[in-house]
Amino acid sequence: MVVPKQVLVTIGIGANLGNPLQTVQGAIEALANNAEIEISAISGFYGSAPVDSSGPDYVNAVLQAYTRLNAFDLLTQLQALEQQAGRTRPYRNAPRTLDLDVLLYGEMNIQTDILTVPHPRMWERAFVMQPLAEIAPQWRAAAEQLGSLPGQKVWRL
Ligand code: A4P
Ligand code: MG
Repeated sequence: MVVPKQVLVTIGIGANLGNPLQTVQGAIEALANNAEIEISAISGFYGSAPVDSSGPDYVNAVLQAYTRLNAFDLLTQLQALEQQAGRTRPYRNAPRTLDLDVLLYGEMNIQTDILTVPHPRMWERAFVMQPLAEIAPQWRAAAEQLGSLPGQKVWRL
C-alpha cells in the first residue's frame, strides 16, 4: 500500500455567533484530537470587525498542521466540525458559529467547484494574514501593511 506523504496545511478559523471564543477553542481541540491531523502551530486569537459580513465582531485564528488527508477529505472533516458547531448558511457571508477554511494545502493549487486553494481572498484580509504572520514570519510585512488599512482593524485577544 502506498502511504501518502504528510502535507503542511494552513487552516483559517472564524466565528462571530454564539460564544465565538469557546467555539474556536473547541474547534482547535477537535482538530488536535483528530488522529489524521497533527497541529504544528497555532496563532493567538484575534478580534476583528466583520469584513463583507455582518453581525458581532469575529474571533479569528490560523493554525498549521501536518496531514495525510487529501485536500477534499480535509475539507469534509472541517465541514463536519462546522456542522457540529451548529453552522447554518442562510446567505453568502452570513454571520456564523464556525467557519473553517483550507487556506493553503502544501504548495498545491486547486481550482474546483468545491475547493479553491490557496483560499482566493486570504491575501487581502488582515484577519487571516495577521494571525498567519505570527506562525509564518514570511508574511509579516504583508500582514502589517494590510492591518494599517481602514476597515481591516484586527486586535489580539
Ligand atoms: N470552498 C472553496 N474553497 C474553499 C476553501 N479553500 N476552504 C467552498 C473552505 N471552503 C472552500 O464556504 C462556501 C463554499 O466554499 C463551501 O461549500 C466550500 O465547498 P462556506 O464556508 O459555506 O461559506 P463562507 O465561509 O462564507 O465562504 P468563503 O468563500 O470561505 O467566505 P470568505 O470569503 O472566507 O468570507 N470577517 C471577519 N472579520 N472574519 C471572518 O472570519 N469571514 C468571512 C467569510 C467574511 N468576513 C469575515 C470573516
Ligand atoms: Mg468557509
